Amino acid sequence: MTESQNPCALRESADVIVLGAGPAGLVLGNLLHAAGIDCVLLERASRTHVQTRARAGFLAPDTGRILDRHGLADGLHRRGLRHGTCEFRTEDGRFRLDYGSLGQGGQHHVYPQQNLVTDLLTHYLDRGGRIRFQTEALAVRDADGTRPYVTTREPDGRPTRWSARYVAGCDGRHGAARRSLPPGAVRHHHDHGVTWLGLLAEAPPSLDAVGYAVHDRGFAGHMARTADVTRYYLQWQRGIPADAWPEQRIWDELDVRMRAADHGPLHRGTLRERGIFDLTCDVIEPLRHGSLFLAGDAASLLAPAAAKGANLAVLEAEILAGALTDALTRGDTAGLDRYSDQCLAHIWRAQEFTGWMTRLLHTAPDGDQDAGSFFHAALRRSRLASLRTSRIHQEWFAENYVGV
Ligand code: FAS
Repeated sequence: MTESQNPCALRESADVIVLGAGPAGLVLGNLLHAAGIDCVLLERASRTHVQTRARAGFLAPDTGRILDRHGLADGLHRRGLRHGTCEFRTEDGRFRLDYGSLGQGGQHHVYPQQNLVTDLLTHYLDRGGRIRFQTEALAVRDADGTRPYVTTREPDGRPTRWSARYVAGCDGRHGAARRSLPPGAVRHHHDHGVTWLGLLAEAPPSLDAVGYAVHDRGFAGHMARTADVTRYYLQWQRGIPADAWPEQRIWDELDVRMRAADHGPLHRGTLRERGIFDLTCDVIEPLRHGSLFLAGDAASLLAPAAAKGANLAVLEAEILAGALTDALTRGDTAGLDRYSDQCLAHIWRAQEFTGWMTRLLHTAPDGDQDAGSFFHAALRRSRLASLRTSRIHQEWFAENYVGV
């Protein structure tokens, strides 16, 4: 007996079912709820897990404007830090790019994703929004019809069936929405061939800028998260486990690649988190399958090299919320019809810049000896030199670095 035939499955419904309570699902849920749309969020993890999972930290000006537009930016303004400078450290010395004062760009907000998610969740629940934690979506069915449903497993293991007019898949790259796509859906995948060891250090930032170190031993990155916590990245050999090196060796390697001998020591502290991130990316096309819409990482995954993922998730959620509200309150489906093309344009632009940043910052991808050749190293050096000296190149960088 399939789960859809399971007579004892509980039956629930809403006008819109939102899968996932990350930045995409929570922005969408808040906007739909504020518009009076009957929606429910189904989230596999517990509330505590959702509110403490550390990921993004750099929120673009557009994201700030979207959150402001919908009254969701209090925490960001009260506790976020403004950020507008990158520091590149290379064999030719270091240079700083004050991208916040270039082009139309503007400055980032440094605001840990878990704080943003907590703000969005609190705002949603305080206004009576519906959410089910520890409720795993298993599959989306009948998305090609006007009454799709989602089969789920409740915290106690009981099967439930949620039916709706629309389903929004905001459950990330491994979620039920992606698993339920029809054969016609295309997944464009690309592996940049680079892996990062991501670190969260209980130490104050060592630079008042985003630090990008380009070194023959591999890339190293420095990103503030709060006054006491800093995120570091090390280009890492794929397949080596995150705990292969003791803390001392990691800090020594960060010092070498960040050229601490020339530019001053890094503030050391306990490495509270380590994670392995393969810099791969993908895009699902189209983003609409009948009554099922994808947003956030469920729609496209970006390598974190240009800090775009969470920002795109918020933008897509706002676009989808407007389109769903028009369809459900006025029967106007024009926004839903153009949703996929509209968001794919933003996604491919973000993928393009992320690819450019990945090529700028990294030595040879694993196993690609040719890419490690003098030729590629010379190209990278020339790109950096152009970024250091060309005002037009700096303006282009600023616009794409903060734009989504
Ligand atoms: P999320 O993955 O955040 O949320 C999806 C939710 O769906 C999760 O809560 C999950 O539990 C739930 N879920 C999954 N399957 C489910 C199922 N079957 N049923 C119910 N629920 C389910 N982006 C930036 O813009 N700036 C950065 O600085 C940045 N840094 C990053 C650093 C790291 C280490 C990583 C991993 C990513 C980073 N990103 C960054 C990208 C990241 O922030 C994502 O793009 C962002 O979390 C995407 O948000 P959502 O699409 O909402 O997906």
